[in-house]
Amino acid sequence: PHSFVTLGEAMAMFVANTTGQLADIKTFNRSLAGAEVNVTIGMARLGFESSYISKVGKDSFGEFIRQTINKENIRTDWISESAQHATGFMLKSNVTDGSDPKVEYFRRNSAASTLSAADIDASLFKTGAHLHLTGIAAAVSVPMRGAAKHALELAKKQGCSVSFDTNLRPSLWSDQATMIATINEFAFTSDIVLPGIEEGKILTGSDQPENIADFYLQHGVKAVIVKLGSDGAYFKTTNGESGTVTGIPVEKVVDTVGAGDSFAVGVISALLDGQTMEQAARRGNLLGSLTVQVRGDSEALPTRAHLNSLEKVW
Ligand code: KDG
Repeated sequence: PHSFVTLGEAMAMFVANTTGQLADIKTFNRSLAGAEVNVTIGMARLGFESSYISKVGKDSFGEFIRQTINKENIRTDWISESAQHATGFMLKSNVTDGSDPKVEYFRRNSAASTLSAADIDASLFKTGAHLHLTGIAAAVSVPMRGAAKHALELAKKQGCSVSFDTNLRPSLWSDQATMIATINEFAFTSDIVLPGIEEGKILTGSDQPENIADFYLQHGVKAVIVKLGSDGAYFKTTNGESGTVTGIPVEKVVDTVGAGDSFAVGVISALLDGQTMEQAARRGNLLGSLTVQVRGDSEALPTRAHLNSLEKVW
């Protein structure tokens, strides 16, 4: 079986219990956040041997992250601890209608931001493994960006497949031009790129899914899937496959944050299962549609048995 590797920053996430301004909220519900850790949880639930590389502080949030990861059957060997830096956390406002929640980060100089190339173990990248990276790891800090670059190089050297979710977080960048150049550099060296349509516009200058895909295909990427939200996804590959898979109707969109991570789980797991790009886009959609119906990022990610039953219907 293929193994899965990723790296990034995991945080404690406090979601407001009631709607309104974050400054007015008295009680929050704590869960786990971090795009890459969300994807790792999804892959582990589907039965892939999954490794998550990160760093936490010597504090209770760090302990919470370790415990959660452990419970999900993800190896914690690659999570190191910093005695000088705290684990990051974030606040998220309470939305009930699918609108963008307000997010506030408390992660500057966090333990994870000190993760560097020296923390990446080459033995993780065995032939047949898959590496997933996102634009957040590139944004968190210069050392973490170096860690991501090093992981990418090791993975490519071993012939591993690499996916990249552009995951733009403008608030973590000092300027937009650097963000675009850095994210595209990561994207160009990946096999599969997964931008959202709005991100694609920022990164390529075009608002047409096909043009966005072509931009990356012309720069050496093998496949692109552009996420279109409730309209589904557009895919195109260098093998000549292309098309749109329609969105999956949901009863009620609660909170869209985390849907992109679930989408990535669907795509990567399907490809590692030997499915086509179209089937991968379809599974991405399916898992994204589960996550938009809940407030948390990873709570809705299915087990293999649950996925099998859902795929009989969809
Ligand atoms: O993809 C969901 C993420 O936005 C969330 O989990 C927090 O990683 C996060 C970030 O940096 O925004």
